[in-house]
Amino acid sequence: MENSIPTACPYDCPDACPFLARKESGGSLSIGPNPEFPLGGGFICPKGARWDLVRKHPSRLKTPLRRNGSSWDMISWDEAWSLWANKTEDSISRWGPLSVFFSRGYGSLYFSKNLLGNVFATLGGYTTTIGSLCGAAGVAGLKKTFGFTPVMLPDNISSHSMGVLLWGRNAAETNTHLLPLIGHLRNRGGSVAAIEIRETATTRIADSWWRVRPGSDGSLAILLCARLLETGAVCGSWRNNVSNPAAFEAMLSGLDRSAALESTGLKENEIDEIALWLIENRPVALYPGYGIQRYLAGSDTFHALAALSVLLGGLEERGGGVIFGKDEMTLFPRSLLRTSPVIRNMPVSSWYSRGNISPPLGVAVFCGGNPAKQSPCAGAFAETMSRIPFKVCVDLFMTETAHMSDLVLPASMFLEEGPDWRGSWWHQYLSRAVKAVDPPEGVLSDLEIFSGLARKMGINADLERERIEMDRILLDDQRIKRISEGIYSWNEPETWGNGHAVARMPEKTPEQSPFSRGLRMVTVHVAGYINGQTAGSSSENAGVPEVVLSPENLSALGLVDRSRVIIRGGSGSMKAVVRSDPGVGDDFCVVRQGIAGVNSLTLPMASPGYGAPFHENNVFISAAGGKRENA
Ligand SMILES: Nc1nc2c(c(=O)[nH]1)N[C@H]1C(S)=C(S)[C@@H](COP(=O)(O)OP(=O)(O)OC[C@H]3O[C@@H](n4cnc5c(=O)[nH]c(N)nc54)[C@H](O)[C@@H]3O)O[C@H]1N2
Ligand SMILES: Nc1nc2c(c(=O)[nH]1)N[C@H]1C(S)=C(S)[C@@H](COP(=O)(O)OP(=O)(O)OC[C@H]3O[C@@H](n4cnc5c(=O)[nH]c(N)nc54)[C@H](O)[C@@H]3O)O[C@H]1N2
Ligand SMILES: [Mo]
Repeated sequence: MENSIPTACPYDCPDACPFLARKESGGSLSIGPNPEFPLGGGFICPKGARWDLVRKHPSRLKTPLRRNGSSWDMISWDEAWSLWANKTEDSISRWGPLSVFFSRGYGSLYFSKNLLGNVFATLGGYTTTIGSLCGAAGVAGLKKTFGFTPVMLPDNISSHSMGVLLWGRNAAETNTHLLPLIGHLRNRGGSVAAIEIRETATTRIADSWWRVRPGSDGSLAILLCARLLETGAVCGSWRNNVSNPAAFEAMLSGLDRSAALESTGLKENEIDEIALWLIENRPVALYPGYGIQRYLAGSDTFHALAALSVLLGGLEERGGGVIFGKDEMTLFPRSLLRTSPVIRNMPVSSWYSRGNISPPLGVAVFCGGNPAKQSPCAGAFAETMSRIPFKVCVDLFMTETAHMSDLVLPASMFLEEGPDWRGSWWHQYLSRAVKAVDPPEGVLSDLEIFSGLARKMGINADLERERIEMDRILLDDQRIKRISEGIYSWNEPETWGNGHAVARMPEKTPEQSPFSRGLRMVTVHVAGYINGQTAGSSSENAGVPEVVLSPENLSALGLVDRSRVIIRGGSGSMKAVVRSDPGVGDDFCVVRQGIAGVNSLTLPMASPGYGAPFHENNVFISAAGGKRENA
């Protein structure tokens, strides 16, 4: 298309859509799908189409800001870099390089963001986070099975799977480019099922769905393994692909079935129904979501899902397997990363709840993330922030994290910089984006901002030059094939379906979550916006959030639909309006993630694999102004 500029959505979303941006009169950009994207289906979602509103949003930061008591002074870039460099030098001379903390979020998944750490590596070391707020627990469970993160590509679903089991994955809201692939599978006579704790947009498009209790999916998967083995409905040669078949079978024969069944809330005949669905729809793609691994036992759950898929022949048959997050940065040229003599890693979801650390943090730098809103236990985060002498936040907006900082720096966005690349944690396509428009005056790219610090500190780190080098390496990479302007693909090796991988099966029954009684809060992602980024969406100023409960739980609390309540938990409380929903199971409530206040109710814990078990919490709901009613 003439005048179309190839770019791509930066969001931490599996679809990772290539876009075409076109300049309109009056300086606007229209953003639409790139029709050459094989998984594009000719559409982009509303939050992608909204990017030009975000770009021109009146609240965008335009100038560096320095805290002055409770207000902010506008300062020049030179003053900002001098202040930041002086504070960093002071901190290093007092406490050493590990007193400098660098934290990156998931705001933009462009490859160039990987270069930012080079500045800190050159300082001789730094402290950073390990794990993720997102899928680390699930990935850890899959790694327990294979020793690495296994890959199954979505093309497999449209071409080979006969069943897709959306296991706690709300794809109709969070992965909408899966829907055309499901259409292809259905045209071949295939079937779609879901396992959920509540009715969702996804259960409504499934041919069948079953409701489980929160946190019980590992037990369900193990029960299904036992059922399939005893009916003989397993792939005949599964033992050939497994390193420990005897220990796995011994675990299954020692399983306390009635306890496991009770934990799931399902009936015996429902286990049979699910087992039958799996048998009848082979090859089955198990398609787990992020919600089912936000528990302390999240990695065990994924180990059990992988085992179930092995029994179903997932390692041998195309179209079978577990499809979950993979590394979207696999093709980022590692040669560009500078190493550092020492790095101190702290768990991303709990570093701020550990009390004093030594050496202490003297300077903390946040870029492309909003942990004050998106990390569990906002109260503990705020408290720790108040004890760090100097905090810098680099963002497009004055976020909750920026508000807690001493220096706030305005970053440009993907449309205003480039060339840059991104991959996907779902598919094998890459996008190469070029700059579409100039940033607002006074706004710099993340790379320019961090290079400016390096310059002031006398360090040699020109990250914009490294970006150009990265682009050259990728354009020359023989593994990467050009599909059309801006869209590339690579022949990403798959783990499932080709008979090569060897799995280590679970030898223990999955742990049950310690919070199985009381009112648990489950937070969910929604179609309207992504993660904490609500700018320009209808949720931006949406007022009092909703907490959704089953009608039984609602009346047990003595509340009526739409009444105003206070939810207490973790380190704080939140005002909300209750809504009764018969689609929600018992003994938990559902709140949207990404709204202000919700993470004051969650707890700062790390699950095995350094995941964030957001759903391990108990909350107390009471009528606003009234006393606690379900303590
Ligand atoms: N529109 C939009 N798209 C997004 C995002 C977004 O915020 N908005 N976020 C992106 C990111 S970063 C991520 S990580 C993904 C998340 O994508 P998803 O995994 O689809 O989203 P979640 O809401 O985390 O969890 C999915 C479902 O898990 C269910 N669930 C919770 N606990 C359990 C359980 O114990 N068992 C079962 N069976 N189900 C359970 C919840 O009810 C929820 O519907 O989406 C990505 N895409
Ligand atoms: N309770 C609860 N909490 C959750 C979740 C949940 O399910 N429940 N989900 C978790 C999940 S899955 C995730 S992935 C995390 C995400 O949490 P975060 O990592 O905080 O990610 P975002 O909220 O997407 O974006 C962070 C910031 O990046 C900024 N940004 C965007 N592009 C750029 C850029 O190019 N440069 C700079 N400097 N800034 C940019 C945005 O303005 C935004 O303020 O949240 C987690 N938090
Ligand atoms: Mo995520």
